Amino acid sequence: MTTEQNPPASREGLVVTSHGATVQVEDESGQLWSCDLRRKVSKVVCGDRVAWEQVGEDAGVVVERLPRSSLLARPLASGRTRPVAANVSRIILVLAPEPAFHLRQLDGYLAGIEHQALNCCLFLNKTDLLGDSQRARLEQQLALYADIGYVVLSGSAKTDHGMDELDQHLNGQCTVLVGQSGVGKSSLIRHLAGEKQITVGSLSAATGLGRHTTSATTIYRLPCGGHIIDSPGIREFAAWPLRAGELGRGFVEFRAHLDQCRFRDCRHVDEPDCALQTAVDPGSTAPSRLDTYAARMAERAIDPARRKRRKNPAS
Ligand SMILES: Nc1nc2c(ncn2[C@@H]2O[C@H](COP(=O)(O)OP(=O)(O)O)[C@@H](O)[C@H]2O)c(=O)[nH]1
Ligand SMILES: [Mg+2]
Ligand SMILES: [Zn+2]
Repeated sequence: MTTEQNPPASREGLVVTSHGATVQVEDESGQLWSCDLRRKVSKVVCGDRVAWEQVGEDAGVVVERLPRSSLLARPLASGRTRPVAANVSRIILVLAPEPAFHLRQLDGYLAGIEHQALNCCLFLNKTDLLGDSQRARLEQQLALYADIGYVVLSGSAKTDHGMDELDQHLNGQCTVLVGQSGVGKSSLIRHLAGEKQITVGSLSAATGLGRHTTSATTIYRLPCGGHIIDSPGIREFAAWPLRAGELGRGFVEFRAHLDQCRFRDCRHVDEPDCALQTAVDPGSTAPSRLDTYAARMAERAIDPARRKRRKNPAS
């Protein structure tokens, strides 16, 4: 017979926000716990599932990070990447008539998302602001993206229009909203998750941790089943520093052509018998997408920092 005390039982939880060595963990009942990390536990991020033990009234300690199904990262100016959220299964790229989007920027976002092999939908928000002619123009621009296989949705966080359909695409998923500042990501989340959820996420303001004004990446539980993540730091997605070979693969409709060129190391810019350039003519590839691709290739050629990084690849 042993007189040793049983170690405290560890429980499973979800990391709601991470502040380095301290994280907020949500337990099965939805209660939030401020937890320190055991020294051997490597960095955890929003969306991580962890094993943790209670050590105080509302405090705990994370003893293990559970395996991840995915890790969303963002590029830093140094060429390195920083993890943003774990276990993300879907990205919603939010666009709006105001602030306006540029196709190049949209294509840049998509290339970064494809590079991370994440499933992506497009959502045009603020449709309440659209007049007939602007609506027709935007629908025409976005039809291209539906043609190449993206789900394209639209609606308004302000009027509620389109929210049910958006909900269906979030059901059972862990979604991150990505897009320029001001397009309505936080408004959509408030709408979808409900004020109560947002209040729960910001409860920790009392302890100085996590504010829902998107100062830290925060995950919210959705009534439809599923989670949604609000992150301030993924604007840089549009400028993901992809290597030449990776960039082409970030354009989903290019993939079938990339190995068909005369030269094996074709950059698909001005080489003879380039299958991708040829494919533009019959209309199977949009010139605007090829323009984005060519512009990104040209940027690569003049970016000395990147050239230096290639010689000296960051970890
Ligand atoms: N008219 C209109 N305004 C919206 C809509 N969604 C958000 N906004 C406004 O757009 C601004 C930016 O929204 P916010 O959610 O903070 O954008 P974020 O920076 O992407 O998180 C705020 O003033 C919102 O009230 C919408 O569907 N229609
Ligand atoms: Mg926001
Ligand atoms: Zn080519």
